[in-house]
Amino acid sequence: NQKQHIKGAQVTGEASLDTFVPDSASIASSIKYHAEFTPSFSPDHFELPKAFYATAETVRDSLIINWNATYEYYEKINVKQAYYLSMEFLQGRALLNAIGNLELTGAYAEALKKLGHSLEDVDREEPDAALGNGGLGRLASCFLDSLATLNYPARGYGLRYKYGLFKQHITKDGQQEVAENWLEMGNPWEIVRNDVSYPVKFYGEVISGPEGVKQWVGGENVMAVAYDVPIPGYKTKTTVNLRLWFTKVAPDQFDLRSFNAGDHAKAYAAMKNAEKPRRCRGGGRNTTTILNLSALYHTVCAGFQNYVYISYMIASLQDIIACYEKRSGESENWENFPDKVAVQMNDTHPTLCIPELIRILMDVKGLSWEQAWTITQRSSLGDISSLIQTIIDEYGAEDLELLQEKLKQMRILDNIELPQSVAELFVKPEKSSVVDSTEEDDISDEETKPIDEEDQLEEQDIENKDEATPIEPDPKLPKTVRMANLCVAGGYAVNGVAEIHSEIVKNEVFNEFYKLWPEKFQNKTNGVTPRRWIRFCIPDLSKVITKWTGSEDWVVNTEKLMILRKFADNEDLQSEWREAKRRNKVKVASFLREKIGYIVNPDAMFDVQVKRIHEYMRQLLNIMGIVYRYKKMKEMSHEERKACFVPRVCIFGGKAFATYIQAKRIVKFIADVGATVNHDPEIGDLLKVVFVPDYNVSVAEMLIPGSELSQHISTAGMEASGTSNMKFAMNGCILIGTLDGANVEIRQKVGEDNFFLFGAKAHEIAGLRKERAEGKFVPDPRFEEVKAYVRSGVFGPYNYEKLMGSLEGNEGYGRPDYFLVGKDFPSYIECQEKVDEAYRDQKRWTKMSILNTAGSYKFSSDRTIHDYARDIWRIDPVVLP
Ligand code: NBG
Repeated sequence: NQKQHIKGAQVTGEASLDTFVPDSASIASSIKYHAEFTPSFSPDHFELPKAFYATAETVRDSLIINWNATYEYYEKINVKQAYYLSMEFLQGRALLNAIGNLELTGAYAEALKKLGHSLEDVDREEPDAALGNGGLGRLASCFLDSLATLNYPARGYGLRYKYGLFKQHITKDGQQEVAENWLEMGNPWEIVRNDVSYPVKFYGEVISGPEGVKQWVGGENVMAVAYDVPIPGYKTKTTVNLRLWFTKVAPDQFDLRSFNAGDHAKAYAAMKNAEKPRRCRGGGRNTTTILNLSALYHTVCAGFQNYVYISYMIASLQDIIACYEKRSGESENWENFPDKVAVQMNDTHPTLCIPELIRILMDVKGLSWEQAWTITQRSSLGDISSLIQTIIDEYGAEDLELLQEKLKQMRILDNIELPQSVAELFVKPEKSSVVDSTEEDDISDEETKPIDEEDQLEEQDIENKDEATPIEPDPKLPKTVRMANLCVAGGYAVNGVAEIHSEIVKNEVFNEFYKLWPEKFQNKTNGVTPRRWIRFCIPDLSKVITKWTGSEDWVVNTEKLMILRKFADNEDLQSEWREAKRRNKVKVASFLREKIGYIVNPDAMFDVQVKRIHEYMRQLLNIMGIVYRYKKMKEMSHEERKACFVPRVCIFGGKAFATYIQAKRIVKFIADVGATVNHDPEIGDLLKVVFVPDYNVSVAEMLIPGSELSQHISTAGMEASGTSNMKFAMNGCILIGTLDGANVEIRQKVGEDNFFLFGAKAHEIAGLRKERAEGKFVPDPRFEEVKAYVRSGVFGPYNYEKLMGSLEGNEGYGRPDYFLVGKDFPSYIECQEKVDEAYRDQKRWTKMSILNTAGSYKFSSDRTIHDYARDIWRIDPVVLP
């Protein structure tokens, strides 16, 4: 009896499940129960992988109790809820976070010890849930943690990708991708909801039914099935539901009559179509690769080719409506819908839910166009969380036709009445050459790609050109839905994700719309959860913070971190701080030794740049700076070198999209520089360059606490916000960066003296690019020196011309040094000299470090979520009784 079992031996009589707090004995007995009854594991051995799965199942039992209580209560009091729609949730591991939030870490550690394992070992068995690429997905996950912790009535909606973001190997050829089969052993956190599934229709036709209500008949049905993942809040019972959709063949798609008549081919034909949603659109070599995150992502950006993506939005919307209708008496009263429902879209990917809501309200519920449009506008909104994606990845030219054909949405889209100038922006003939990068995008176990194949080089060149010169729309081409524009028109609020980004959104990207509806535009600066990103990832430093701020309150009220400012010069705090940081550096050093066999000195400065590899993030600037440093070292005597440079371990990590060839060249370049520098006996401990393979959430949880300097050096105006900059600052790292994204606000909060600033400002960029393109730019001699050094072959025989050439605008590059690496290089290396100087004075450095943690108080996702709840969603916290 499962319920009995969860209660454990101590619970007797009428004690209810909600009040039961397990101890280590009942936890151990529950783990043993799951070890025995969870299928697919041998019953005899309690080895590590099994220990993880049995432990996770035990934790899940506790979560389910709270999760049921949460939604039962919301329904009972019929409270307004926020629905957070995101294509990505980059959850990482869940175990330590969940037991930490439940305040059961000690009890679990003890229980596992009794069973012969350490909690750390068990934790390491959990595969990362990498249902996202980077910042956008991780933001969504931080938001779930804050929503639950702050007791906001909310739900998350996403996709249950069968394969997570690829695993990255670094070989002599650079990055190699391998499929990430994260569900191989099953996902212990999810609950399959066979009782929650919705049909999603494709094709067919729309006919008029009685009383003007339209009916959509014929076509193909796909079923979207819900998989629920409970997300616990910190020190609260509130447990938020993350609902992930998975598609399966609808029962009516199987032609039983043909099957019985022996015509198996015919019987399966319809099924084949319906199964498409589980596959990535092919082209290229991998037509049959099952749903794979990175491929899907590109597919989404390139067009409505993917059924899954469509099903996800439509199923979420149907689910939201079903929940609304379930609340008694509301079904007839659609006017109240916006008082009970707020839909938040993370970036523009889920925009299709806008016409879908309109369609349901008009065609199924019989409302007029005006009513449907008003209700939709009042309950949905867009969170333009990514400037880059918004500008570059508009939907392709064939999309509207496909959409029209598949979903019968065009009728709705044509109906949206807007002033002429905006209507043109909204649905209009589109540029002809949207790059479809899905061709090469799928990855399979067998298939990894060397980066120098000619066809791929060509593809990259196309990509470059596309970003460089927007092509004028050709009126003869079919119409395209521009998702971002639909999102702004259809929603009641739009926000950027950092102050500078929100200004760019208003004044540049959506200026036409801003002039029309200034009241829609807001800013909500991103944040990260202080639970995962301080309390659990750096327990040693957390203890120091608790001691000096007087309580653990800071974990939910980060403003308390400001108390540290008073003690920043205190020698006791300083030495405790240094010790705690050093212990984490030692952890990083042993990770590097175990993972890649590099021995690094934990007393050197740990200088880290970890994020997606992208030209705008300028890992190239970082590595060019390192090459400069190396060259200078080589020109000096041993004594001079030691006097001039602080020993550094330069750590890189991050994945490049499989088809983003220029980014992969950068990875290769970094690895090559490392191979040369790290084996140079003259240099020794003074400089090490390490590329950490397969950067993901759990690697970040180890690496960020052990970092001292962190690099956020994007071309100004291109990083919407950045969120790892916040995590680093929280962990007492000092940032070197440009005035871009959230760097601007971090610098204000930690103080200008505690932030290493360099580089051109956002408002200068357009002028500088123009100057560069006109050949008026005079490069710094030190930059020329570095390029020549790379070309001389010091780092091996690889052809770096495509990299060096891109910095010069040689033939084949439409945009000479578009990311302005050459322009910012001198100020960057001069700033790095200041970093060395500051590091030499450890007292000064420690003070800067403390002031970074203190000033990071603003960047808690709790603050962001409170802001959304108050200004946009208009929901209040509900504490469960
Ligand atoms: C990213 C931006 C970051 C921003 C996060 C979260 C994507 C597609 N976009 O600057 O590049 O911090 O979104 O808003 O990951």
